[in-house]
Amino acid sequence: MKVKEIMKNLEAKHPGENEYLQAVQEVLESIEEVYNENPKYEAAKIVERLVEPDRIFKFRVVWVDDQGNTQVNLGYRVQFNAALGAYKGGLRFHPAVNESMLKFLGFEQIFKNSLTMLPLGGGKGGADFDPMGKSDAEIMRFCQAFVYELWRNIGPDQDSPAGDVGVGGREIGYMYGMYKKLAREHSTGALTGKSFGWGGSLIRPEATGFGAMYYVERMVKQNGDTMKGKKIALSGFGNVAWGAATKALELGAKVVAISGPDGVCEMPKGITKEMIDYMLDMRASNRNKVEDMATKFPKAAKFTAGKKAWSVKCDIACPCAFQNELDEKDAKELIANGVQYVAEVSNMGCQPKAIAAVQKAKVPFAPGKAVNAGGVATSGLEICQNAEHRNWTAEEVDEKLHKIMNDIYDMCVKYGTDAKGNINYVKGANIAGFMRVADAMLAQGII
Ligand code: 2IT
Repeated sequence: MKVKEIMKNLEAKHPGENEYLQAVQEVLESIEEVYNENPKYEAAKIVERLVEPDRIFKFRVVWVDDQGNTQVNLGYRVQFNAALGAYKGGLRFHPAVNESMLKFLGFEQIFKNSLTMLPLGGGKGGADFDPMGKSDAEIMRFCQAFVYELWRNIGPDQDSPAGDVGVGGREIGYMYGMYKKLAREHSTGALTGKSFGWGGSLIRPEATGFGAMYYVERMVKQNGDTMKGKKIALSGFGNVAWGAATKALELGAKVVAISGPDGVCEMPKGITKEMIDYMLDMRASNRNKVEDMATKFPKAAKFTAGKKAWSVKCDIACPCAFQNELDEKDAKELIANGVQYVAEVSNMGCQPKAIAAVQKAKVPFAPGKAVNAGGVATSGLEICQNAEHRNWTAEEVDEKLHKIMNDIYDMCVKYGTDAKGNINYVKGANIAGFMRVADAMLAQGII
């Protein structure tokens, strides 16, 4: 395999799908060596097969808003790769959603799900629907219309969506309700991120953030250090940042920044439990303004409009919001301010030039597909509980999540350490994730 050639062909076939091409390029560069050492991969055209989704559903979603106007959106489900199990991955509702974004997310999901060592294939979906400012009734009607179109193509042994940006417990509830009505069966594993009480798993809401902090804790330990007193900058204030802040506080670290599309909230003394709880209200309000934290806690939080979390001096930087949210300039600012670790919690949160700058400065950098895998891993645990018709305790789930994150960390180190003992977490995650999928594809024949 020659990465340049494959990329040239892909660019010709999928012009302008920049996020997707970026995600593929990063993986191919990491695995090139391993791939070329195994002629069986080349013979079975593993890479050529892996970069194209099994199929993409694209459909019109029609619904009626509160004023009685008909609204039309585009919905998608990308079923990318099923070598390891039924398709699994979130749904994103955001006005910028398009095929490129969902293909990048679906592609990443294949390797992330592989790293969890659970039987999960890779998929992703969503719609260009903007939840901002929508009423609860509008959200419900949209979710119902979305599932009306997709329900035949999901199910616990077929494809199991979950939440992502713009899709949380409320939306999953509305989608599951409609799914159940249409399918005429309680296939609870058809969607994950359900509420506890009707099939949801304890710790699933916290899992992405908790898992990320378990991973970061290992990175810090690798350097003979601890999380105590470490200053952490998080971007966003959604579900992922909330879970990360909760665990960071528990581990004795100090979250000194959160951010939103409107700017950054700096908290020199660190975020408190009360403030973390308030993040949930901020999200539920659908205002999407981080300034609300400073309005509510004027002594503890200072809001600066138009600035990112990366302008705040910190030891650990964790993008938790959206792809490509941390650019080269941000990376340079973080490095100048003495950042010690950068861990992506959002999917592909850092631009390639930002990653290169961080790695060049010898600051350990970990990729989203490893750091945020705790979310989908716990979705996998939710499916297990659904199949058993049982609920595990929070302790049981958390213990399993912690073990999965430790194992992912160990795999990244195993496959990412060079002869000099330097660890490249990106390479480690991509190689470990790829090998499991590639070997499964080889064993299952040319399909
Ligand atoms: O990006 C992700 O891994 C998710 N949005 C969670 C997917 C899932 O199926 O739990």
